[in-house]
Amino acid sequence: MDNVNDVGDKLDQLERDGYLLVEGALTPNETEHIRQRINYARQQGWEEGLNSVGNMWFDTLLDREPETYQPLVGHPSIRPYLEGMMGKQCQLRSFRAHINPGPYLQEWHLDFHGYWQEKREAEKHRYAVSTVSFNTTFYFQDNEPGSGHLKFVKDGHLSEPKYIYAGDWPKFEAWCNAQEHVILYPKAGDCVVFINHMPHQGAKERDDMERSNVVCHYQVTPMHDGVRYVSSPRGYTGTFPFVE
Ligand SMILES: O=C(O)CCC(=O)C(=O)O
Repeated sequence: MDNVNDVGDKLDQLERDGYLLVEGALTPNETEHIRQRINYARQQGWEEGLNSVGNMWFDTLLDREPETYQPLVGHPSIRPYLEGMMGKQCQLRSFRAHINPGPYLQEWHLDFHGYWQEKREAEKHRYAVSTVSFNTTFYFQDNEPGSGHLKFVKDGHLSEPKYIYAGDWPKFEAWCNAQEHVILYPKAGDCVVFINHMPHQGAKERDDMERSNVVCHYQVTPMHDGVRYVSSPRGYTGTFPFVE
């Protein structure tokens, strides 16, 4: 595991580069166990689907097998970074596993697709705050040159990408492809923590590589469960009266 005594330096790096590769975030036993359970989930047909770029996704694993997957949420090797960035306002938004069964070249995308829209919207209102969202993506096989990778638009978290809100995907893809990139080769047990409005694209370089990952999405939610308040919150869904 990385030395987590230098959390401050790592957070500076994360803020500057948009990502942090945490090597050996999971032990070999944890990695192998979860790798097998993801494959088991596929055997059971628990996937939500397989999209056209070769990504099979599973949204129910945390509920189906909490004993296997809950430890990834706020995992001790990642927690110092999550807490360092968000403190108690860190909220798990979603938990999704992926398998890439065949050829795989992911579409360029931002997980928090509306980041720049929300930022502009917040700027119009005196007390509105814009928020940010992070991925912790755990890998279960060795991605290496010749087998697979994760690619970012370099510094793509710092300025708005072109064409994202124009709905012109081929132009957005071409724009992303034309930028300077950073390519990571996360190994089995590694975790990539990243600001998820940075455009990114996973890929297999060898179609027969076994490749899977688990993504925990976190968001900054200012009113967390522990705030002191005269009343209790009514929950989450349906409590935003101005959201259409
Ligand atoms: O490595 C990959 O396949 C892509 C990962 C991804 O899209 C994510 O972590 O949000």
